[in-house]
Amino acid sequence: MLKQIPLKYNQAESTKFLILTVISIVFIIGVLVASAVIYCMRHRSHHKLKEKLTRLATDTGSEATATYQELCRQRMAVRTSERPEPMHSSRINSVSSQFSDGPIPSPSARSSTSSWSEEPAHSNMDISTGHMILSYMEDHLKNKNRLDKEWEALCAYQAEPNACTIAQRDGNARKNRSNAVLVYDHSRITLKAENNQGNSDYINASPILDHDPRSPAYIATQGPLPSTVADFWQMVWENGCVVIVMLTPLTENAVKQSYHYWPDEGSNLYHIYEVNLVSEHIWCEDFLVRSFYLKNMQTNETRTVTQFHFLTWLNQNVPESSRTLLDFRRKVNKCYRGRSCPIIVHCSDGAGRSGTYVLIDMVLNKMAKGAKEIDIAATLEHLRDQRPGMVQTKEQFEFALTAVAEEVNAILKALPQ
Ligand SMILES: *[C@@H]1O[C@H](CO)[C@@H](O)[C@H](O)[C@H]1NC(C)=O
Ligand SMILES: CC(=O)N[C@H]1CO[C@H](CO)[C@@H](O)[C@@H]1O
Repeated sequence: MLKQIPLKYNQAESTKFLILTVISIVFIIGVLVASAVIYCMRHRSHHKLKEKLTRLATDTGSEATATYQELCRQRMAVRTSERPEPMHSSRINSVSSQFSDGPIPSPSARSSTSSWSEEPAHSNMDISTGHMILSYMEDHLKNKNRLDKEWEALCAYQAEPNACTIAQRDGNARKNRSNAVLVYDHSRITLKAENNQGNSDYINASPILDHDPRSPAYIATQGPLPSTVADFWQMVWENGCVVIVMLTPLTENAVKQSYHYWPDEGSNLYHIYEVNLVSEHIWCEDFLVRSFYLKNMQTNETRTVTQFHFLTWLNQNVPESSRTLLDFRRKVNKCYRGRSCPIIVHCSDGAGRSGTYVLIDMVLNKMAKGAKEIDIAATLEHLRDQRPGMVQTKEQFEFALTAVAEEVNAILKALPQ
C-alpha cells in the first residue's frame, strides 16, 4: 500500500505538493516567531512591573507614592490592552485575579515550604491591596498620634450583646482563670454535659468566627486550670481540633499562666481522654512543637493533635521579633492546611496574646485569599464582639500592625525577579 501511493502522483501534482508544504512551513515559522516576540515583550513588561513592586516594598516616602501611582497607571494599561471591549464586572475580577496569580511561583514555593523553610506560603494576595496595607502601616508607624487615637477608639468600643452571666454562675466561676476575661453568653463553647466529669457544659472558651458563620476558625481559650484540664481535652475532642497554639510559658515570675496539661512523657488520663506524648521537637529557643496521640476511652477512637508552643512571649507584652512569630505562624498553618476544624489558641487569659495572634492570622489569611479591603481595627472589633479583651495593650496592637506589614513585605519580595 505505502509503496503504491507515490506512484499515483504525477510530476505536476508533486510540485504543487512541495510548494504547499514550503508555504505552510514558512507560515508556521512566522507564527512561532511572532508569538515568541509577543511573549518576550509581555514578559519584559511584567518583569519591570515586578521590579517596581519589590522596590516599592522597601522604599519609603514620596518616591514610593510616585512609583505606586505609576504602577496603577501601568496596571490600568495592562487591563485595557488585554480587554479592548467594554468590561463586565466578572471580567474585571478575572483580570485582577489573573494578574495577582501570575507572579507567584506556586510549584517551587510549595516544594520548598515542605522543607520547613521560612518563605511565605502560596498566596493569592492582591498586589494593590498589599501596597495599600504597606502605606497605611507606614503612616501609622510614623504618626504615633494616629495610633494613639485609633487605640483610644478601640478601647471605647462596646461589644453588644455583652452579658457574661453563665460564666459567673456558682459552679462556673471557679473555672475562670481571670476575672477580666469571661465568656459571653451568646458566644461560648459548650461541652456535652453528659460526657463531662462534672456534668457541666461550661468552659472559658470562645468560638471565633471568620468568614463562615457556621464553623469557627479558632477557639480562643484560657490556659487550663488544674480543675479544667479534662474539660479542655473534651473540648479538643468534641470540636475535632488537631492544632493547639500555646502562646505562653507555664509560669512567669512565679505566676502560673497555664497548667501543664499534657504528659511530660508517656501518657496521662484526663477523665475519659488519654493523652500520649508522641514527640517533642524544639525548633529554636522561641518555640517547640509537640505531637500527641489523643484517645477517647469511651469509644476507643483516636486522633493526632499537634501543639505549637511559643515560649518567649510574656503576658501583657509583645514578642521580641515579629519575624519569629511570623515563622511560627507559617509552621502552624502548614500543619493545619486543608483542615476545617477550629484552631485552638490559648495563652493565660486567652485574650491578650491570643487576640493578637488571631488578629494577625485572620488579617493575613484574608489577604492571602485576595481580599481587596482590609480594615484591621474593624477586624479587632469583630474579635471583641466574640470574646472580651482581645488584644490587651496598644503595644500589642502596634505589634499586630507591624507583623502584618512585615509579612506583606515578605510576600511582595518573594515575587520572582
Ligand atoms: C475499647 O477497647 C477495649 C479494649 O480493647 C474493649 O474492651 C472495649 O470493648 C472497646 N470499646 C469499644 C466501645 O469499642
Ligand atoms: C480561679 C477563679 O476562681 N477565678 C475567677 C473566675 O471568675 C470569677 C468571677 O466570675 C472570679 O471571682 C474568680 O476569682
